[in-house]
Amino acid sequence: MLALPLNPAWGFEEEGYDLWLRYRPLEGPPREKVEARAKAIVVPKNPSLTILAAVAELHRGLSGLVGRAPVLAGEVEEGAVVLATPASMPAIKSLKLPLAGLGAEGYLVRATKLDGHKVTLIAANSDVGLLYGTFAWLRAVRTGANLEKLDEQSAPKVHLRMLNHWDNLDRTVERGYAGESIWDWWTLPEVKDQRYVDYARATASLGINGTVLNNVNARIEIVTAPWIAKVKAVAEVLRPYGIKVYLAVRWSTPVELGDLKTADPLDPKVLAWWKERAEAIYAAIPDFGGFLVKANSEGQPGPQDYERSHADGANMLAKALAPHGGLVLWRAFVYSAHDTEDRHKQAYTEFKALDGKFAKNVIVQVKNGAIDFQPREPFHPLFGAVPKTPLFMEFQITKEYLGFATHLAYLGPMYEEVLQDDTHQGGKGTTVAKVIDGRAHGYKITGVAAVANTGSHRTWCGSHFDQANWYAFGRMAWDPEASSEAIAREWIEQTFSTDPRVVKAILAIMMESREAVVDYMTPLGLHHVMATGHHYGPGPWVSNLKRPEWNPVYYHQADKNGIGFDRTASGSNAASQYAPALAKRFSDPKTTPEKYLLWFHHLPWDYKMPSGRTLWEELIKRYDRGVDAVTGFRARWDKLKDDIDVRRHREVATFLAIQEREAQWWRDASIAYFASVSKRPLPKGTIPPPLSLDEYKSLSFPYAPGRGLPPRPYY
Ligand code: BDP
Repeated sequence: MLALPLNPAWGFEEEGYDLWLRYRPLEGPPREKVEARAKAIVVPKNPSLTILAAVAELHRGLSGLVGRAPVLAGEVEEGAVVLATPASMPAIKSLKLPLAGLGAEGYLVRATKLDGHKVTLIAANSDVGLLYGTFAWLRAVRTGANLEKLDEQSAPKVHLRMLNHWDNLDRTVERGYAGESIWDWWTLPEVKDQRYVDYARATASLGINGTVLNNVNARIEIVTAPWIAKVKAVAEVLRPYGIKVYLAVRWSTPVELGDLKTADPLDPKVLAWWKERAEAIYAAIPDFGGFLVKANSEGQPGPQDYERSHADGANMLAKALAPHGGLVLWRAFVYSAHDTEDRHKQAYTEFKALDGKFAKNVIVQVKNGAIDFQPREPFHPLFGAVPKTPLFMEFQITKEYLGFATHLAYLGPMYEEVLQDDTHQGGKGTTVAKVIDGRAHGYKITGVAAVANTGSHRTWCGSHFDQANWYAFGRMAWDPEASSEAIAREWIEQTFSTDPRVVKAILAIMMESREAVVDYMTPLGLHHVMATGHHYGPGPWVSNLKRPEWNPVYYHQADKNGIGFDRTASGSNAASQYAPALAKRFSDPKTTPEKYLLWFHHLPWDYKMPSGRTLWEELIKRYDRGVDAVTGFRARWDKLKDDIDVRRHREVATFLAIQEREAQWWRDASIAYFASVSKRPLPKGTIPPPLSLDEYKSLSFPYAPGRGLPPRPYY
């Protein structure tokens, strides 16, 4: 006989598709309170598609939560949810709501009285504000807010909050670990998959308002007529949700399509060609957002092929888009194939010199750190250093360097660490967040972008916990000063459980998780020591690749005397690219935060750490600490067995087992390698790696996921 489920939530298998928009039945008093507050919905007359999206979400949400979809009422009535703008319902003006400060996208959600009836008023200046307010109300319901006293208002602190999909036209995803791309280009434009709507719902629920559909390593076809038709179809699904589409374009497109002999940005024919393309795109997609460009980076073509600058290139495209209100998002992730300068320094050198030279509709998009989405990096020195150039932040949600989808690493604290760091540019307190949201330099256009982690896996992200990273990014894009802990809490409450004991246990794991990855992969400021190509697993020994900066040995510089990259004046002097106060701090190992020690310094193995241990001992301690943390996560997760539906619990547990095994591998292989170069014995009590260094080196993973379209000329 089959055992009966003991937990009511076990009645059905949860696969994770619903993300944080998981409207499971409420019971008891919480349910009654919601029912009393959601008897009917009142919406503006002649509702737009955006309003209909809000209504659909309320229907879906309440059908799930209380088992009954509210009726659409013509008039305000007791217990209604009222969606109103001052234009749609002039009566709300008498409430003197603080709508003026909420801009075009902000919202207010308030329990109040209208015409003598108790209602929940969702008010905004625009329909998209009402949609955001609707999601906020549903969030409040599911996180147990007091609905009788609800009074929440919020407006985004940055204008553009964007996802960048590194999705290829053949549906592979570069650095994607969640299956094929969600965009099924092959069946577009005819088939508008339901997943596009669900993507739009999830994305809009976070306030994300832009999405780049294709890989920054772009293909030329994307701007041709058949593909524009496909993009148009996606744009039509996303538009009601307030999401604009953007495309990544390849610099040499006019030449490669055979239309022109040159892509020189100063050649008028090149501008004319892009103008014509822009017109074709805008004819199909009137609210098209613009182009994202990776140029002269990792083998991609760009204006420098014609001895023109990044500004020449960006400004030419900007001219083509300007008549339509389009933007050029020009990436600062550049390092040259010929320059032997520390890769850390190259983007700064290039773009600092161009400050003030970009057209008004150009934004430079800068990765959070100067190397490449490592588990930990100090913030990119460009932040705060180019007051005349609007900068967008580029984070990575997909975990290219953090164990792919199988490692649990909540990235909220990583985003927060960068955003809250003080650039010291123009005085103390100029945090990266203030640069990004425009307060520091008065940028006219502000934005935050991130490389998405979505795919067609049923969890969307390849794992249940990676959903939290999408969520955290969106919430922090809306408010770069938000607390990653508060965000994790509300995510857990919507995704797993509102039981305070369960929330506390999961929250603790999440908040410790990224630090654990740093410990077992890249402790004390080490970076880019992953195996090359796929970046899966350790590869600190790799030294045979064509370009020096593709090799991990370039980054850790370990030999028998010591370890670390000297970025002080005696080395590459990258530290000097930071504001003087920071440059000074980073120039002395004693004042450099321990987490960045080997990022900035090459130190002897016997260097005395604040703990009293030598650097060699400390390094090993950190590797061990990382593995122990994951062992702990497993045990703690196991204890939640009765609190979480069977399938999701089991899937997370399985991934944690993989993570533990791989953390151990990272620790063992790294120790084996560093012991071989340092020629040091393992400190007393250290468990020796079970395999020889050669055995670790011999592991190869030709089929590791996420490498996208072949061939890949870079690492
Ligand atoms: C690196 C990735 C590579 C990307 C590149 C980029 O390994 O796949 O194309 O960044 O951001 O992190 O352009």
